[in-house]
Amino acid sequence: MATNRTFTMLKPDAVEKGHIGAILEKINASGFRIVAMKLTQMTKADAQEFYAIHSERPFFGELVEYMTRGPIVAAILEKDNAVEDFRALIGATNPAEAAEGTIRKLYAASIGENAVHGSDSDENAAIEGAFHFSGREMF
Ligand code: IDP
Ligand code: MG
Repeated sequence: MATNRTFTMLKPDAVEKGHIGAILEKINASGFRIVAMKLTQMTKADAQEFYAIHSERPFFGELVEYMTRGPIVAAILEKDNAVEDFRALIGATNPAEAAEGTIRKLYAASIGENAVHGSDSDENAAIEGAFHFSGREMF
């Protein structure tokens, strides 16, 4: 995957609250092109694998429960400097620390239920995108 791509999930809380449209609007308005997108639901095994780097953290069980409790919107996004620019658009992990106007400031409830995922490196963007999408689903 090209390094001008990132991977995102609109997490179960954002979908439950009806924020899919508003968040996608912000993503488009910020200059990202949607390369791949679907509504899907992760199994426990999926979430444990996706978040394996956090498996020793005290919140891991809570994170897996949260991420599997309902559907998510998974998407691959393209833009120059996609990973860094998307992390700026979503804001800090803890919405209390997120900048004004960021997606987490607007839509996240807490550090755990924080509305949206964004890859933290080009390498992880490629791994995470390939976790959710086959080549035929990328445009
Ligand atoms: P990030 O999503 O901003 O990259 P990470 O530190 O990679 O943040 O954590 C992954 C996800 O785990 C967070 O988005 C959040 O849903 C959850 N999480 C992180 N820290 C905590 C915590 O202290 N309590 C509960 N959940 C957390
Ligand atoms: Mg992270």
